[in-house]
Amino acid sequence: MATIAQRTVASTGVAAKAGRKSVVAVRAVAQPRLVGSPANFSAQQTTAGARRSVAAQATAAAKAPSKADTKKKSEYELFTLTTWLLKEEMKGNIDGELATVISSVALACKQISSLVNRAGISNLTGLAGAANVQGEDQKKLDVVSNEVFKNCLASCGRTGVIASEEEDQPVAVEETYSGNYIVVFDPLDGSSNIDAGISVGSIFGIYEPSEECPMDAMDDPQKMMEQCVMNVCQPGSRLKCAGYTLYSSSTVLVLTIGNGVFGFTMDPLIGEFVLTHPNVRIPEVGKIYSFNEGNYGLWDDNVKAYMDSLKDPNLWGGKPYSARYIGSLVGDFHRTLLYGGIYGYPGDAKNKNGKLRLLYECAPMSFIAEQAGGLGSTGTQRVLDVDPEKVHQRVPLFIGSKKEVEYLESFTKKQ
Ligand code: AHM
Ligand code: MG
Repeated sequence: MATIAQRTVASTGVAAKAGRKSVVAVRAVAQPRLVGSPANFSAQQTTAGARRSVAAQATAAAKAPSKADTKKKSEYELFTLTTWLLKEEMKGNIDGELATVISSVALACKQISSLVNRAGISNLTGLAGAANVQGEDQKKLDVVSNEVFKNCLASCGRTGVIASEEEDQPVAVEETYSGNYIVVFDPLDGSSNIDAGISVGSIFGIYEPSEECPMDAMDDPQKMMEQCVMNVCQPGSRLKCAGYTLYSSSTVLVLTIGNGVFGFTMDPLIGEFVLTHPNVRIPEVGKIYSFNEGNYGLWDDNVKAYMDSLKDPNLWGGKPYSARYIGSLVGDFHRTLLYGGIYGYPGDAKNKNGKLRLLYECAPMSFIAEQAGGLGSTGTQRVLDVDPEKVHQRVPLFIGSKKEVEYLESFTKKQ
């Protein structure tokens, strides 16, 4: 894809690949926001009694999401993603341009699903031989999936700028016809699992161009790049849409446009995403935690104390929490969304802000969590309120059932 960013790079003689280490696009001003105290956990409530009350609620976890919307008139009626998008457009919840962008993301995910399924056969396992801007070794499928996303988003003609985990810097899309939506994505999250055939996923978020920074065509490539960065570095609270696709025993696309969370399972026989999870609600409590405990010794005392408490049978009526960790955010989050519980990637002594990226991992997942009735927190702040300072910024992430995240915050918000 010929892009303005790439033309910029070519014209200044700085090859994107060679210049990876130099790319840290910093936003001019990033205002920290004030955060209120946790709603339901005063100091007193962090006692064992309060912990037991969370445990008691865990047994009364919310029931499966309502299926009312999927009522069929006929055995042969299909409610697909396309049908759903058309209905949302008719209701005025999205415009046709955003619907087109979402459709192009869905198309990219179908293509990636097929590539993931056939990776072992098509020689698509293993390393690509390069590192991304964050110094991580890229898998072949990381590179291919990034190309697939870029191509689909460019050809839909409604995307103005893209930012990807696998791109050094935001890329302006030349072929834009109208709409100018900003799409941030991690094309293949958890790709270290690929060669073992374990679940992976794609994550995406869609913004409108920032009002302070309209996407005008510009002759000055440097100004154009700054404009792209400004547009990409928006807080999650401004997301118009967020979603992920899980490539697992089935391929499931879950998304929100701000009026609840909807899940679509791909029917490989007709090649369509079919609505299977209308209006998903995350259970308010859930006794499953999903953390990489290998890092325990590097965590701060508050996170350690929290983790110790989950394992203390005396606090939970004799049955401590269960551990489940795939090491694939999309898979771990999808389970948390459906069964309840908490996923966490804290900061630690080596990496103060943890591992996960704000723009294309933490913010989209937090928008989904909130829309399903859950929470996404850095431990001290609502993730959606964090104003990004740079494109590949990392933040600690604690996400899942409302009461579970509040319980975690009752430790992490302590001085
Ligand atoms: P990636 O985007 O490079 O794949 O890294 C993100 C992944 C998440 O999917 C997962 O939750 C986490 O990294 C696992 O990290 P770790 O191996 O440190 O537990
Ligand atoms: Mg990732």
